Amino acid sequence: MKDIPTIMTSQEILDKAFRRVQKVIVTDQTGIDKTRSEATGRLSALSHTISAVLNKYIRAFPSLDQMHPFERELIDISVGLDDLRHSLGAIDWARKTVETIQKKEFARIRNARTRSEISSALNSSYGRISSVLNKVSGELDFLNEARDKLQNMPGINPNEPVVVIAGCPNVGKSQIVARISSGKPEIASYPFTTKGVSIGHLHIGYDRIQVMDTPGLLDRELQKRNKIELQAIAALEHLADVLVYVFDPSETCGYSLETQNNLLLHIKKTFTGIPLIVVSNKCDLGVPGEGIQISARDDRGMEDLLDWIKKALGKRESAQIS
Ligand SMILES: Nc1nc2c(ncn2[C@@H]2O[C@H](COP(=O)(O)OP(=O)(O)O)[C@@H](O)[C@H]2O)c(=O)[nH]1
Ligand SMILES: [Mg+2]
Repeated sequence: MKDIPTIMTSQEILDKAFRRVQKVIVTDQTGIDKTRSEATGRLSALSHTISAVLNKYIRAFPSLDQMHPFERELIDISVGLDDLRHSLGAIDWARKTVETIQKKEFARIRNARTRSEISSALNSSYGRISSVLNKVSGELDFLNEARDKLQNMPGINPNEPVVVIAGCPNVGKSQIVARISSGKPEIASYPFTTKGVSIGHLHIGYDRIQVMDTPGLLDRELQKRNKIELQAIAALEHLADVLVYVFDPSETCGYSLETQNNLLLHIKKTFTGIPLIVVSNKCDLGVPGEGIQISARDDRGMEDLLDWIKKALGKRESAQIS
């Protein structure tokens, strides 16, 4: 989805920051001035390192308010939007608090009259800053897990229209995606299905269009769906610009025409307002069916299908071809 760096644990961040602290050496001063300069140098090394790391993490996560509703739903399914917001907020709190501590302790160090006052101010700032980081260690761990999940989730380009292919298992959805895509489809893993989702791209004129199939999702009736699947289907409603429903009239997929018809009825009810194109695949097997006759095996009817997709994208709300 997005390049998010590995999120370090609170201890790793502190180790990194204290390594910087140890490198601070003052050579051009002596006596208490040297002690004071070293202390302020160390404190700023500590707080700047930590705040730069935390700031990088906050910026690395996609902005939740601006993303495509489909991606937002996916993040909600896999990570939890509220938890993600809460953790990012906590990290921001830690960043600000570390900066505030630094400013206060800086003043104490500047006003200190003895070396021991300086070192006690410095030690107390080390302790306070470490404890702030330790307070958000759970949130850092959570963000690292979230990062792993988001990293593996393929992004959807919100500027490119999306054609979603639906139909019972084995009717040929993945083959169709492969046939109409200009390159090799990417097999993506999404949190709502254990099966790989194929995502291909096709070009119509100057426009790039995304095509995806939906294994485990739009391949059986919507009753008895679990919460995650329902949420994923809602996400698809945000995403789909055109729906292609695939029949296998040969029934070699293992599903009767009656079952396939019932699924179509469900999908029509769920995706109202989204142009629907009905195709019958495997026409090479000689069994005619509804809609456009195609064969993903020998390419028959593929040009027709592309034409209909083109028309449906032009007219969004109105096209219904079946
Ligand atoms: N005869 C024939 N078989 C096809 C055609 N399209 C797909 N198949 C076969 O149907 C099976 C299921 O195809 P697949 O694309 O994986 O279906 P999906 O589960 O809907 O994605 C595979 O064995 C394909 O080779 C076709 O046009 N003609
Ligand atoms: Mg498939």
